[in-house]
Amino acid sequence: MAEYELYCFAQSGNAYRVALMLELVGADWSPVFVDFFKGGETRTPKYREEVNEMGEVPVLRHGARRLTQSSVCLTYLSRRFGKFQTQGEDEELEAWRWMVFDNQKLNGFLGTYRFFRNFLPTPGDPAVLAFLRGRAEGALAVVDKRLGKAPFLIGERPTVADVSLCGYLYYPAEEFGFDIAATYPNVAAFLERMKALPGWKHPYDLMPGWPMAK
Ligand SMILES: N[C@@H](CCC(=O)N[C@@H](CS)C(=O)NCC(=O)O)C(=O)O
Repeated sequence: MAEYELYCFAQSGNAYRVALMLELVGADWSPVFVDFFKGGETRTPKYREEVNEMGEVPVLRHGARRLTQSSVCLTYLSRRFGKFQTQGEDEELEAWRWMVFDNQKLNGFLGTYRFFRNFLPTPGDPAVLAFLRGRAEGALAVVDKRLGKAPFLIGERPTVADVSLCGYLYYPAEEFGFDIAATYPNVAAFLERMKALPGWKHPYDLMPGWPMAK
């Protein structure tokens, strides 16, 4: 049994952050596939009782610990492995500021938009899609401006906040209907810098469930 287990599925950018971190720090880990789409597994009483009361992935298991919320999992791993850590209180608070913004405003809206656009049994309402895309693009513009000032969110080196930001940003442009890299040049350069880190992998090469079974 691997030292770490990650409950995840390939289409989840929230889980990707943690899977990517596990690879970047060189952890001994294995994925546990969660049948989110066909089986509705996260909505079952069993999942909520035994895996995560919040009914979400990712869930990171390490020994007796079961951690949820990707930013908490990232913080835990960065401490355990001494990598991607912030230095000092100011940096720590700054990283949390960006992770919360990202979870709520950037990848929060972008992931929901992508879900409505690609994975609903019937196409999402165009007005809802337009709202979600608008919110995600507003947040992308904020982050693009920030990344025009320094290579990474907190400065010269990557931290947990940067791994968090990767969430949905490597998924194919056709899933969004617009090209993030082409529209936000500083985000694009950031994604190339993250991609160059040893251990980087694409979400569809890292987590089970892609391509989706018919
Ligand atoms: N803030 C959470 C978000 C987790 C999340 O929304 N995960 C999705 C999959 S990408 C999920 O499990 N959703 C199930 C639901 O909301 O019912 C995190 O960063 O871990």
